[in-house]
Amino acid sequence: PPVIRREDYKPFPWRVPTTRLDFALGVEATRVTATLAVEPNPDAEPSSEIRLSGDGLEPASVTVDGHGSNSWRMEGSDLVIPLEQGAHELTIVTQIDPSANSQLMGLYASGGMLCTQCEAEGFRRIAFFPDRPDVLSTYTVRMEGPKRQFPVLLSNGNRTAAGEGGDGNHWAEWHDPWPKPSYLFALVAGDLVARTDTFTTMSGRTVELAIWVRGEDLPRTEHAMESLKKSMKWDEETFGREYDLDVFNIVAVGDFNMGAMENKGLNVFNTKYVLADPETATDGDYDGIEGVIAHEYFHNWSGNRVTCRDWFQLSLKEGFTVLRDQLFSQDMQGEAVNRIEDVRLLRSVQYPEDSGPLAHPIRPDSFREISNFYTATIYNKGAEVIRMMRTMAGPERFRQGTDLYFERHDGEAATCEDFVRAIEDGAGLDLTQFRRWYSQAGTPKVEVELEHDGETATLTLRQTVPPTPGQPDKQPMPIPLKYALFDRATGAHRGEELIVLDGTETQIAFGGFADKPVLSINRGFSAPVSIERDTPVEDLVFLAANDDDSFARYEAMQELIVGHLVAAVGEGFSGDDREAGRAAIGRAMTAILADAGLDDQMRGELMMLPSQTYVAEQLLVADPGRIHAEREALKGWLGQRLEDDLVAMHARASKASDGMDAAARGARKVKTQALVYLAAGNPDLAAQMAAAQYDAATTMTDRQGALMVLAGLPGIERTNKLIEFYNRYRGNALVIDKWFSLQASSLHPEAIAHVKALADHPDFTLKNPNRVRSLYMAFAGNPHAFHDPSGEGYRMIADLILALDPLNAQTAARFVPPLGRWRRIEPGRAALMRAQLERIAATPGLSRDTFEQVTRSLG
Ligand code: B3K
Ligand code: ZN
Repeated sequence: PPVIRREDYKPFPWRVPTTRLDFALGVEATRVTATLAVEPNPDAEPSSEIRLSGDGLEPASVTVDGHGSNSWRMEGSDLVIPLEQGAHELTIVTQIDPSANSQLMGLYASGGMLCTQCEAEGFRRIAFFPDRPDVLSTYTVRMEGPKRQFPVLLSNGNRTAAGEGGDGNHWAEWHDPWPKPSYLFALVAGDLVARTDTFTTMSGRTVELAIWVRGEDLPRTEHAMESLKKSMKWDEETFGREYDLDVFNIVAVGDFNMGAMENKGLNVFNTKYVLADPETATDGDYDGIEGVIAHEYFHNWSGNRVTCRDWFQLSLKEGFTVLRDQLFSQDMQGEAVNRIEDVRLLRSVQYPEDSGPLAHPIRPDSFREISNFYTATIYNKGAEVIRMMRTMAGPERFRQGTDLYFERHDGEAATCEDFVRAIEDGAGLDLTQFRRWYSQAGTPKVEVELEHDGETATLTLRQTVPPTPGQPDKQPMPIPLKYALFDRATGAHRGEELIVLDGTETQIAFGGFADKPVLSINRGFSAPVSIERDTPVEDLVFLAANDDDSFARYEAMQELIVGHLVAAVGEGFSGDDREAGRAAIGRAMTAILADAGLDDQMRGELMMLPSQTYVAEQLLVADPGRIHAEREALKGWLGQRLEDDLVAMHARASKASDGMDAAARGARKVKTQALVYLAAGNPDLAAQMAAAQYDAATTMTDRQGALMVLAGLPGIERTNKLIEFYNRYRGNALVIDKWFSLQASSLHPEAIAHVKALADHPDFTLKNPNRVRSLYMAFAGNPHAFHDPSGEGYRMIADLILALDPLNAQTAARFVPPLGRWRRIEPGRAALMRAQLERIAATPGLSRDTFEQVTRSLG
């Protein structure tokens, strides 16, 4: 497959002012008649032909200006039609089989309904079209099909007409007044029911809202609807963005490659991000729904009204929209805990990406398959980069920048450069050097040193950006760091400051410190960098107990534990060192358990051990077995030393209500945390407590938390509760996904055998991406099982990739990165991982998706 390069961008020679699509719907055969009005693009080099992308399509007929044409030809999968300069009308008929579409791209069948997914390049599986984001067209869609099978017919925009046809058919016509690229097209036909509501916009227009699901799922749509209304209001208040159609439809689909899709006026969602009630969804699921509903809704402006010129600009819409959904969630749920969770995700998924073979800048320079670039780098690092601009400008000036961006580029396909320029002009910032964040990959390291002499404290900051594939040498980037200096005696600081480190090194001196102050740096995680410093353990314990910045407090705890684990798996760490390290962590943890000023949600965050991946990230070459053993041993040590406190906390939290308020949610969080430590320290007691929590549970959060702990503890309670859970929720796909996941990610020594057995379970299928992920993503993220020294875990993931690739390439390719980490793993396992990648690479007929990921990983 060819490499596509950003620098080769050329505008399309033709414009397509209007597109008319006519669908004769059938699950096994759908006929599509596409009528395109085309005219020369004055901003492009003229061409004597038009090239329309197709993927697996054959033209049944081609008509140019009303006359059947024979002068077209196929070039690969593209349809090329000779065309004289001037305006023309092209009509092309194709026929597709949605029931055979296992890739879930284009038009496909899911549980008897028909739906579409077009981003990034799925529209070409429906009709021949200039399937690129810079060709904007106004769509009119007519669809006709059997009324009994498809009582509901939806597309983008507003419904303009509907009626009965012959043979039990009915039809509907939809018109979307806003020009859009083909990736935002959507169509849904099925037997669905809706929860409806209305929203009055800031200018007083009424918008009809509907969330479409299968009949039995209707009671579980309330939270999604509330989230939608909150999102619409928030975007008006915070970014001045008003919704622009009379209707907004959301459809939930059980078979979906990712979370959701922002099609204009017709968002299509994975059921996972729509359906919730306390009996079947955890607190985390509720947050996920609120966040994803907001994200897709916010795309209406950041993505749809202003779209991307080409797919290299993907972070223009994704990074910005992630930032917008993060700010929304902070406003809904509180800043502290949300920020910590965002950073945890960034570090456990994006940092490994940035330090591995798949590292790429937030605006990549080349790709073979764009689906592989829907990454944590584009999304989450992209959001951090824009957040840094906001931090440097301040929220008000940043808003002036985004206002200018929307005003300048409304109705256009824009670039990341357009965004940066609008922020520069609107917010009054000079971002000349800052643009390097768009072109350089890799997580910058900032070495921090604080020296003290007489009355003066001197802070030295030094940055390096590590080499990444194709980018051996890097330039320094502006890094905004918030910091504060604490007075040890009073426990207070002199005020938070912001410094932008824009060179390789800088030094600042502070007078008036008789004693050496304690430094709190990268407060609020103001920059997505790794801070490297040698902080004395007592300073970290001090910050963990006293810092008034919640993130910094969490960070001190993480630093304390990571420092200990990294030292403990290294050479020359004595038994005494281990005792001393654990004792310090124990002191800090005891203080956290006892701190009456902390709410339980924050307490739960502070109690969480850094993930295995994050610890491994600190090491050039990691031994996953040793890290796992050391981390588990620390958990056990804490579980034993703090047993009484943990049991008391569990008992206290068990008295909380089962509501959705912050206190009740916090109580559930610390309850499960307590069980996690006790399971490592006193398994019998933990099994008993977890079984009791399971039996008493009135929420999925409590039930799942208890079952998660039990799944890792061999014994009869494990078996009993797993059976009980399965029987209770049999037939509820989203909850059965949890059941698969809990077992695949468990600490149980036989987890590998469990995963093998579950792959043969009658409820397991490769055809449903949620189910595949629930078993195998959970497994690939379970260090002790995936990294089993035998290499069996690697072989299982490679087998999965090979089996899934022909069915669903996009989902298959997502399993390559865990194997691609081999260079950072000790030599024995590294060789086994590499061997599996080579086995995949040697398989003929790989998809473009998997081929690209495997070759880059071996690279
Ligand atoms: N824009 C879609 C992602 C499409 C992924 C295609 N492989 C969802 C989102 O980010 O909102
Ligand atoms: Zn998005």
